[in-house]
Formats: sequence, C-alpha cells, structure tokens
Amino acid sequence: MANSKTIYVLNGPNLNLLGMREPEIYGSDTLDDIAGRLEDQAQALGFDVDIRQSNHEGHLVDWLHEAAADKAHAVILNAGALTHTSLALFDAIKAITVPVIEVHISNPAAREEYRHKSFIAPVAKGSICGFGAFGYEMALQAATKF
Ligand code: CA2
Repeated sequence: MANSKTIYVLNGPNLNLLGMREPEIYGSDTLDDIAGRLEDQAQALGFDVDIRQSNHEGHLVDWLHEAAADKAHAVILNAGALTHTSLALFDAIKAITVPVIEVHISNPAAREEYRHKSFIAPVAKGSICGFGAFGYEMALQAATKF
C-alpha cells in the first residue's frame, strides 16, 4: 500500500524491451537496472518507489487512480507511445492532484513529427526528455523536492 512517501514510476508499452532492442535510441539499461538505481536512491532520500510497466493503456489509467487514492507523493510516468495518442491518460492525470512528472529516454521533439505532440505534457508538473535512462533519476530528485 502506497503512502505519502511513495513515488510511483509507471512505464507504458514496450518499455519492458529496454536494454534488449534499439540501444542506439534507448540505451543499454534494462528496466530492472533502472529500477535498482531508483530503489537505492529513493531509500537514501527517505522515499520508496513502486515501479510498474504495462503494455495496456487501461492499466496505466488504473494505476494513476490508485496513486491518487493512496495519496502517493508523486508519479513519474513514461507513457511510451501512448504519450502521443492517449486522451485517456490526459483525462486521468487532469483528474488527480498527485503531481505527475513526464519522462522520456529519448527526445521526442528531435524525432519523427508524430512524436512531437504529447498528451501528457499539458497536465504534467514538468517533463524530462533526452537524457537517457538518467532522466528517471532526474525525475526522482525533482519529485523528492515537492
Ligand atoms: O523516449 C522514450 O522514453 C519514449 O517514451 C519511448 C517510446 C516512444 O514511443 C516515445 O516516443 C518516446 C517507445 C518505447 C519503446 O521502448 C522500446 C525499448 C527498447 C526497444 C524497443 C522499444
């Protein structure tokens, strides 16, 4: 059960493949590598992280609602390709008061035109893009300052 010291780290479609495909874009860290670092750093900062990944949009919506119901401290969200399509994620984030930090490993603004629109950015507290997997650690640092 989450509490006011819990930071959710939610990952969307295909991010389970991190470290296994397209390392030139997404680096060589797996999601487990990233999770291990976040767990250590969160603990040192007096927080805990709840790290999840799903290939299903509805799971991400449910987890955002759960973060709100459990009064989590913050959500770090890499919605993957759903970033560019999901009105449902926009609505879910807009409906909750828990701050959401948008993270992308790559810099979508420097990629294909269809990645330039984010449904998350207008309702996020802020966005961190283009710093590789380190972006998750940047987001954790930022979240612990709220
Ligand atoms: O840069 C990011 O973090 C993205 O959210 C990654 C999404 C992409 O659709 C967004 O535009 C930017 C894609 C996630 C797919 O992850 C993979 C990881 C390894 C190999 C293949 C896909």
